Order: sequence, then C-alpha cells, then structure tokens
Amino acid sequence: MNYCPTDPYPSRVSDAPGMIKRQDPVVYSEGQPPAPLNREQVQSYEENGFLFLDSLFSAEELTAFAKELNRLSTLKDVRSAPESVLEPDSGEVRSIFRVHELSELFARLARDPRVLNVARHILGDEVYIHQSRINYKSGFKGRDFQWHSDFETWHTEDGMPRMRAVSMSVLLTDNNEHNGPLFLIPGSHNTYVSCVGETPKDNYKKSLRKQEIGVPDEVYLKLMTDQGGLVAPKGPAGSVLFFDCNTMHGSPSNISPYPRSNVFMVYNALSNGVRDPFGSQRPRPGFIATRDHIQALNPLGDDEPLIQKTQGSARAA
Ligand code: 6CS
Ligand code: FE
Repeated sequence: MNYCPTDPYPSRVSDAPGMIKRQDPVVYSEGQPPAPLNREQVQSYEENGFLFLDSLFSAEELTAFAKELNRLSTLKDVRSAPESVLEPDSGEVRSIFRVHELSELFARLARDPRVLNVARHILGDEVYIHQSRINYKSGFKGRDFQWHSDFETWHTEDGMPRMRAVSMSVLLTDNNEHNGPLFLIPGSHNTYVSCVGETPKDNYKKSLRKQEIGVPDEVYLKLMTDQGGLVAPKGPAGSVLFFDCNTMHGSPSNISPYPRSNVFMVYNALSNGVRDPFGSQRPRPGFIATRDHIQALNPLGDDEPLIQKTQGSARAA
C-alpha cells in the first residue's frame, strides 16, 4: 500500500472513517473576459459544489448525440470492449468509458467552448480530460450508483493530487424524478470523507458495476444531508450539470421504462495531473484515468462546428 504520511486526503487507511476539511479552493479564477460564468453562477457553484445550466445544446445537436449514443451501444463487440461496463444483474450496457477518444463527436464536445471554457474558468488553468464516460441507465435495467465522492476514488486509486477537477455532464435524455436522476448534497464538496476498507486488487472491475469500497460512512452522509439537504437537478436533454470532483453524489436505480443517459467529461487542471495512486497498489488503466500524452485541450475553432454535416463519428478504438 503506498500510504503517504503527508497526504492531505488519506482514505482507506484505517478502520475508522473520518471527515477532513477541504484544503483547496473551489473556484480558482475570475475567468478570462468575457468570463463564461456570471457572478451569481460562480457564487452558486462555490456554495453548492454544482451548477445546472438548462438547455445549453440545441435540438439538432441532441439528435446527433442520440445517434452517437445508439451507435456506440450497438457496436458489434461493445459488450466485450475493455471500456464497457455491464450491469451486474441484467448484463445491459451500464457505461462506456473513454468516449472522448472513441467518438469524434464526443471528442469535439469536450472541446466545445460552451463547456470547456467553464471548466477552464472554474479550474483556473489549462485542462485535459481525466476521464469520460456515457452512463446509459437504461429503462427498467439501469442500476444505482452508491453515494460517493469521485475525488476519493481519483485520489486513492488514480493519484489525483488535489481537488482541482470538475465533472461536466450533458443530459442526453430528460432527467426527471422518475428515471433515476443524479442526487447531490449541496455543500458536501467542502468536506473530504475518509473511507474505511482497503482497495482490493483491480478494484475497478467491480467498483464500476457496484461500488462497495470508497462508499462513505452513513453517519457522515446523514450529517451532510441534514446540513445541506438533497438536490436532484432535473431538466430536458441538452441541459448541462457541472459538479466539483468532491461533491457527494449518487443515483437510484431506474425502474421507469425510459432511459436516463448522460455523457460525462471530467476536466482536470493540467497542473493537477495524476501521479502514483495515494492508496491502491497499481494505477488504474488509461481508459479510466488518462495518464499518458496529457496535453491541454483547445476550444473548437470557428471552422470546427460541433455538428459536422458529413460527420464521421467513428474513431479507431
Ligand atoms: O471510479 C470512477 O472513476 C467512477 N466511479 C463513479 C461511481 N463515479 C466516477 C467515475 O465514473
Ligand atoms: Fe461519480
């Protein structure tokens, strides 16, 4: 176990859970003029640890996303691809990782100024994709995601040094109270919950299907919920949710007939690149945590529309 005595955010190192005050800023810059976020939006993100932007993408863009979503999930060998995670019971496709490289369309989405510049504003740095994924959460079969802080996993298992990363999720279907929306605890990003248990070897093979390690203690979850409440941002497809790497979140199973599919891009500050994991033995594979060829993302140019008329969306895997 690579226990680092100077680690400000130790987790899975003792049989007692703990709460550690956040030791990093939430919003790192004022943003380059014209800053993509206004003062109220920055304040709301800083206070809650997340920000919901309604209907950022157009109907035409959504049609292209939906087509790509379907293409990826029906690829001939998708179920055996390393990037695919299947539901533990039904075997339905639960997630596909590394979509920013598998799909030209989603590679461009990561660079769309409407979202990339928000990430650069919040993180106050050039950024790269630490992880991307589509969570399908299909009707009837989409299973839950246990309460967790992404940063607790990315720090412990991927070696992400500090809290200087933000998840951006585009709703590819409507997210409503019936189809398993994301639950977040406002304000929870200011507390790091240190979890018990030791990271098993190749934990990701299990945790991406059903997370059992790095799930915070229920006493602390109740404390944070009593303080901050529970929010489940709802809105039409095309809306976008930004949430801090340490905001506590989870989502219930989808027992409605309708899917709740979202694509996630995790922007990490270039100065916060992953190093040796702080807790587990071996780094996780590159399709879950970018480790090589880390370089800053450039926004799409005027000659690079997100939706290209004759777009080929496939990319060599
Ligand atoms: O382990 C991870 O990186 C993934 N697990 C969850 C539940 N959220 C973040 C990420 O997709
Ligand atoms: Fe998560």
